[in-house]
Amino acid sequence: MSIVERVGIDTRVAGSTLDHRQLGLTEDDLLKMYRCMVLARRLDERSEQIQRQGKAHFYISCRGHEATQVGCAYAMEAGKDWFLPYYRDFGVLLTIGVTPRELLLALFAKKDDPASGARQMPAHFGHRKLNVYTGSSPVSTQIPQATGVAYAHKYRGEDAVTYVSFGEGGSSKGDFHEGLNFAAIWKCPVIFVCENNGYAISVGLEKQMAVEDVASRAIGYGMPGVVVDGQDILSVYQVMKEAVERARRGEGPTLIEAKTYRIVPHSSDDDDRLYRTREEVEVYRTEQDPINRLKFYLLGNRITNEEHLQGIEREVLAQIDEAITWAEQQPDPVAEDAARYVFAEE
Ligand SMILES: Cc1ncc(C[n+]2csc(CCOP(=O)(O)OP(=O)(O)O)c2C)c(N)n1
Ligand SMILES: [Mg+2]
Repeated sequence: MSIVERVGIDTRVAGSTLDHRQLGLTEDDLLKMYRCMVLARRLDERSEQIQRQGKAHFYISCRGHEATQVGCAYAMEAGKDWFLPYYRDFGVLLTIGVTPRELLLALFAKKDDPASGARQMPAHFGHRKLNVYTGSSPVSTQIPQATGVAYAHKYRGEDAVTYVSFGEGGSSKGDFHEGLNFAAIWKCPVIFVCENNGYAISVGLEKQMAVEDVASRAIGYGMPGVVVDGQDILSVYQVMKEAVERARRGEGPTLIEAKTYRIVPHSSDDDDRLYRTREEVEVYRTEQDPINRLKFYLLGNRITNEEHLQGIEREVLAQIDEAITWAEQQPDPVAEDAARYVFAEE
């Protein structure tokens, strides 16, 4: 039994159950969303190759989560709103304007990496100009931090909404409880997005929680909880947009649970054959692949044609190749600077 609102999740059709025009989206918006998803996917694949070539020490993937990430970010206002993404959120960062060059500087651990000047591991995002907070490795620490950020905006009377994401495994931590409880009491303008991909590394959902939906916990805090089909970008955009508008009106936080799937192992150090079947993964590589779902919608509604979409692919790959060549040639950090930003300087 579920006590939360459910959007799109019980049907999971090819394409979408929604009509983009009713969400206020233009055909141009849809093509921009498609491009962001393809950019995240291809940059993700290339980043994994770079790690396998021994040029980066670690990689963690967004593959399969693109509709959730791009749909959420598209409903936010880049430059004005604030972001505490978790390690899979390539799609969020690229949609708000972080460039492939910048993400690659972090992957190659280059001196000018805007996240941390190469002090953090890859996927520990941060971007001062675009209001992206730096993240920590212990999962879910970003949740109470996001509540604090949103509280500060409210306290100062600033019009800004905060996005924070985490996995369903991360929602088992105390940080989740503290962050959501405080945010609900103070009606902080923050959106909690759980990217539920069914696994916390090798630990399946049933070993992680005794409820069906993470979002059902929202009622225990006093905020709306929504379960959404995380493979359908239109459904994600719809629920996120409503949550953002609610937060801007001063009505407080929302917990969104996007049911999604990661189609590759947890990280470059994982072998997923040990805990899930190839048949299960295959569904999300084909009809439930979020990029295929949007493609089906675009072609089915005659918004564009195959040739145009292939053109987007080519253009994205050219941008990524250029960014890789550029980033690899950038200077490495110097040893003398290693302790900078650890101690206060004159
Ligand atoms: C406090 C803490 N415990 C363990 C880890 C190791 N760890 C990193 S990611 C992860 C799984 C998290 O799963 P989930 O929250 O579902 O996110 P997903 O990776 O599936 O997107 C674990 C256990 C950690 N980083 N922090
Ligand atoms: Mg998970």
